[in-house]
Amino acid sequence: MAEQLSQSELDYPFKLLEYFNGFRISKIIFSACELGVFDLLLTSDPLSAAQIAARLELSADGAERLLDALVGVEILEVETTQGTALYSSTDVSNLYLAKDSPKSLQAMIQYQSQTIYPLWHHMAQAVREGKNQNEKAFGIPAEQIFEAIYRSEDEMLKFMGLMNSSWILDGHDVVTAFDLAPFQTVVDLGGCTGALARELCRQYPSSAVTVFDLPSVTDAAQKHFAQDDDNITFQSGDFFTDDLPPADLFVLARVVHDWPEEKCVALLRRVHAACKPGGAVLLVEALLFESRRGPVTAQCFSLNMLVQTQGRERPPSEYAAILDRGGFHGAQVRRTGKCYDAILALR
Ligand code: SAM
Ligand code: ASE
Repeated sequence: MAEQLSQSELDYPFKLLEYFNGFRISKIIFSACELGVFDLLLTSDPLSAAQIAARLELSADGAERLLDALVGVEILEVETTQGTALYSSTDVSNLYLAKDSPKSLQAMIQYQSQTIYPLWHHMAQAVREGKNQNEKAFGIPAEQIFEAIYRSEDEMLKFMGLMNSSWILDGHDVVTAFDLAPFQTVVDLGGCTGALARELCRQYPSSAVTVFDLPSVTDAAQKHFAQDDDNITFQSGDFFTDDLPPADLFVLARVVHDWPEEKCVALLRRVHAACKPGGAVLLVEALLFESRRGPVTAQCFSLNMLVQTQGRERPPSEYAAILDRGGFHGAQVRRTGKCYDAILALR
């Protein structure tokens, strides 16, 4: 079978050509989001390209080509009656691509399109140099990764939107990967908007959850991302230098992957010192396979960490080694099958 597949790929490189098209397909979806196509179709009957163009102030020709491509990738549907093509939304576009859906991935799309897409322009150079391109792209030293990511209020809010939207998809699986009920006090270190903390509160209502992050981030989180039923607390500080609040459980979601190993070990030692007896640390990351054969999503994320941060994605064995150096033991791994997985280690 494998031979047959590679044989047909040799006859004609279908898969390769599809990969070449990857960036175009991304931009088709991102552009349609930006233009409001999915929001319009969420609430309307099927519309012609001319009607959509008129409502969104687009060229009729451009709209028609974009809509057809969205049908081609099965994100929209089309029916032709009496010579007129009428486009309509799908369940997937309504649920994930329309702005006002509770599961909207609009913020993820906006950040990928406006920030990550231009950064990936520098990928070859990042690979040559083995470091992020923040100096070249924004004039900010490569070590100051959050100064670069938060280079303006607008960029900070967009990044926070991206962080927030991951947990719409993976939050439940991540917080239920282990039974965290025994942990009464929880600190989500580098907890950003509080989205994962909120998911923790929902799942473990008797636990008290504190989100610890940089002052500008906790300010923006409370101002822009707060929800009515919030029972999370925010505390601001620098996790590398300021005192950490004591807790039974420290959650570090997508924090370790931002930093080189030595910084991770130093951070985990500080976490270990603040962690109560009987406590633990939960790492939430996109885990690589030990075999190096995937998952492709995590491998792409690792390259993203190269262009944007000082970190990388890692397989469980590397996290276990870092945890061990940080003073934690007995690391257990749960793969969720989605983007983000969980590792629990004991104090
Ligand atoms: N845990 C969140 C999540 O997974 O959605 C956010 C992950 S984000 C990649 C890393 C977080 O670490 C950001 O919210 C950032 O502001 C925070 N952070 C970076 N450096 C920090 C520091 N020195 N002290 C406290 N928080 C920091
Ligand atoms: C970080 C996570 C991310 C730092 C920078 C980041 C992500 C994008 N930029 O800790 C999220 C996951 N990766 C992608 C490509 O979406």
